[in-house]
Amino acid sequence: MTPPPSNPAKNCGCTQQNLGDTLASRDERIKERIAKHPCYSEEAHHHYARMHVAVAPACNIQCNYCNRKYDCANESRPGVVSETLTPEEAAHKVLVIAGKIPQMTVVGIAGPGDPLANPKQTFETFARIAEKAPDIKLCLSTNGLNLPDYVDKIKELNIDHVTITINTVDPEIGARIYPWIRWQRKRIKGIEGVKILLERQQEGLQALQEADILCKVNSVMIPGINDQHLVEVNRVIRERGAFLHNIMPLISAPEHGTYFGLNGQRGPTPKELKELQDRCAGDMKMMRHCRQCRADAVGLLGEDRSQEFTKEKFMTMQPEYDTEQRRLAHTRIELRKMELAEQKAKLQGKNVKPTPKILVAVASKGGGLVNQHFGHAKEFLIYEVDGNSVNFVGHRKIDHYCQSGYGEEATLENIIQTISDCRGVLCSKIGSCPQEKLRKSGIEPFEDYDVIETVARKFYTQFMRTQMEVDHALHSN
Ligand code: CLF
Ligand code: SF4
Repeated sequence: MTPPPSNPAKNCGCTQQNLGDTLASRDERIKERIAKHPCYSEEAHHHYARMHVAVAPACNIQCNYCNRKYDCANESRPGVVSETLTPEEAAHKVLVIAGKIPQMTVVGIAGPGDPLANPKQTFETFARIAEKAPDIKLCLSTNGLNLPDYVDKIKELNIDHVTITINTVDPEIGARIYPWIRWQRKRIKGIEGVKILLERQQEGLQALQEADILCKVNSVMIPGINDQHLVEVNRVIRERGAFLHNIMPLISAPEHGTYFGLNGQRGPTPKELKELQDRCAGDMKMMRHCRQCRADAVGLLGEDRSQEFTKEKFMTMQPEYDTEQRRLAHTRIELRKMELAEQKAKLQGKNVKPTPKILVAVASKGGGLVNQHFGHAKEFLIYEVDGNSVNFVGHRKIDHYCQSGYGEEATLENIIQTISDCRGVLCSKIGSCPQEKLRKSGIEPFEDYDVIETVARKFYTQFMRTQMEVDHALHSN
């Protein structure tokens, strides 16, 4: 006779203490898995770089924010075209860049179409990289239609990070985003196709969770179509075990030639995006540092070095991949990260009372530092600061102010517009003319060269002191 199943709660030796230890060690393992991934870890994105190889030209669905001439808009800025590579060329490129940029720790395949609509090229590329550069993490981004068929293959190749773009869990809403899908050699239009896509996305997410593969979900925020609904998407993916949610703004312009661009569908403002990200935050990690990069992106997330490594250039370069050199570079980065963490811990506010929050814009070239001239910044990192904490909440792209060595009036006006809700701009240097104009718009320029949190805290203290003095002067008159 088969013995009755034992009661696991009684017999597995699991106590509260053991459970706590298990959860703590699971958290430690996850921390380790994401520590060098610039997209999965906000901290890592200051120090580590990623690169994409554009080996996947075909796609199996149509999104209304894509016109197929450009890279997949689920992981890239619209209007960008990458050179498609063969798996052999891609592996050569990875080895060249791994030698030249040792902080490059992740290779992603994110287009220019859908990687899993091109499974042969995608998996052959990953297999070649895994064989020749085993210290590099592999990452994949997909619309999810073919995902359930390939989870075993993904696991077998040790691809530990997968992104699915999920814009909705409601077929009615989906029908306003996806006009058709290609499924089992047929084009399926309208809601019938959308239902298949959404079911396959959820099935794929579940399968990744069961296979213990970290899954990030990207969602494109489309005002008036899925913006309110993304809170529900967030709830569903959280329940299904997604690790991270990246809500990205729709970027839509007529010149991109997309259905949305040509029909006047607007993207969200930075304020609308932040409000939605805050609503979804709860106990789920939200990614706020995505740069919607290209299918051949290279470098830290905030920089684009793809033009240094065009096919014409990298095919003439010899790979100088050296595991030992890379290990040493990573050790130096980890030591630096520890120093920064200690410095930040000392800065933890001791206030118990809530203090006013302000936003500041930071010019940084990376390394977690305020280390860039105002005129050279192509984007600002946005931090929310109060008396207790300094938190990264997003980034804003700008046209840099010093074009050909001179500041441009119209550009400065645009920059001021872009950061008009910030009370300070923190940078290593800034000229007197922009200083004056920023002040007139209520944005205080602040020069320093140090860890972002340290400078933000110094600025906050000075800002609050000035506010109190102004208040005091007003009340005594
Ligand atoms: Fe590339 Fe995507 Fe992997 Fe990152 S990007 S496949 S998870 S390695 Fe990162 Fe670029 Fe945003 Fe993507 S910033 S678009 S989230
Ligand atoms: Fe374009 Fe990507 Fe959508 Fe395919 S999945 S239609 S490539 S945005």
